Amino acid sequence: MKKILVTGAMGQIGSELVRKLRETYGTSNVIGSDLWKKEEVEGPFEIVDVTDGKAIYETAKKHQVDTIMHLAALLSAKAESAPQLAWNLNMGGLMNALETARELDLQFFTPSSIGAFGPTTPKKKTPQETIMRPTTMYGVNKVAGELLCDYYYSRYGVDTRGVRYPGLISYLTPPGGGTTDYAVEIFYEAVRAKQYTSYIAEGTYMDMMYMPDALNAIIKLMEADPGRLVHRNAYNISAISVAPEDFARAIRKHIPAFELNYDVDPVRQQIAESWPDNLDSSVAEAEWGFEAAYDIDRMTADMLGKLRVE
Ligand code: NAD
Ligand code: AKB
Repeated sequence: MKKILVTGAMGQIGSELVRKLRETYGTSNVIGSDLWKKEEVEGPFEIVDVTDGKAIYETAKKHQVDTIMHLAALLSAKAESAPQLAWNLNMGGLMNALETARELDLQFFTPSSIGAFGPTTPKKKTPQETIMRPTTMYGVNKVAGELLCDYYYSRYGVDTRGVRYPGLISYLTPPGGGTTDYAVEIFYEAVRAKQYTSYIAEGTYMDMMYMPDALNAIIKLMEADPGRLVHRNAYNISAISVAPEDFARAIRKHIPAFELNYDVDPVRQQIAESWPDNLDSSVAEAEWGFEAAYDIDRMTADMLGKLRVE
C-alpha cells in the first residue's frame, strides 16, 4: 500500500488528485499539503511552503510517506508576469521536493507540460524527443525540471516519473493562471451566459485533456513496471487537439444558442502559438499503457452536465 504526500493539493489538479488517490489507496494514506486549505477539505492535510525544504522533509518524515507527488508551481501566464517568483517556486520547490525524495528514498512524480516545447519544436505529432527551446519562463522551468528529475534518477537512483500534460479541463477547481484556462472558462460561461469571449484566437490549436484521463495517467504511470520505463521525465500524453471554435461546435450540440466571440490577449496568444498543436503519445502508450477515454464530445457532455447540476 502506498503512502503519498501531495504538494499544491488545493490547486486544479491537486484537489481532484487527492480525492482520487484516497479512493484508490485510502484516506489516511494520502496527505494533502499547500500554502492554504479550504475549511471543508477533509482528511490528513499539512500547511507546507515548498520553498522551505525543511518543511517538506519534516512533513514527509512525520507521515512516513513512500511517495511525493509534487504539484505546487506557478503556471504559464502568471509565470510570465512574475518570472523571478516563478523560477524560485518552480525550480526551488522542485529541488526541495527532490531532495526529500533522495534523503528518504521516496518515489517521485511531478508534471511537466506542453509548455516545455517552443516555437522551433515540430508543431504536429510532436515527438517524444525533439527540439525543446521554450520562450517562456514556465517552459524554461519545465525543461530544466525534466532534466533535474532525470538527474536525480541517474545520479541518485530516485524513482522519478513525469508526464507532459496538455491543458487540463475540469469542473471542481478553476485553473490557476495558465494559457489554456480559456478551455475551462468557455464551459462555465456557456452554462452561465450562453456566450464566451475567448482571449485565444480562432484557429489556434493546443492539446487538451479531461481531468479523469489526467488522473488515471498519474496512477498508471506510478504503478508501471520500472523496468519498462525508458523515458521517465517526462512522457508526452495527448487526448484532444482543439481550437476555440471546436469547443463552440461541441457546446452548440447541447446549447444551440451558444455564441463565441474573440478579444485576443497578445501575451497568452503568443505563448499559445509557441506551443505544439498536438503531441505524439506513442512512447507513453508503449512503455506504460497510456490511454485517454474522453474525446471532445464525451468531455463536453460530461462538463456541461456537471456544471448545470451545480
Ligand atoms: P494550480 O495553480 O491550480 O495549483 C497550484 C497550487 O500550488 C495552488 O493550490 C497553490 O496554492 C500552490 N502553491 C503555490 N505556491 C506554493 C508554495 N510556495 N508552497 C506550496 N504550495 C504552493 O496548478 P495546477 O494546474 O494544479 O498544476 C499543478 C502542476 O501541474 C504544475 O506543475 C503545473 O505546471 C502542472 N501542469 C498543469 C496543467 C493544467 O492544465 N492544470 C497542465 C500542464 C502541467
Ligand atoms: C498552462 O496553460 O500554463 C497550463 C499548461 C498547459 O501547462 N495549463
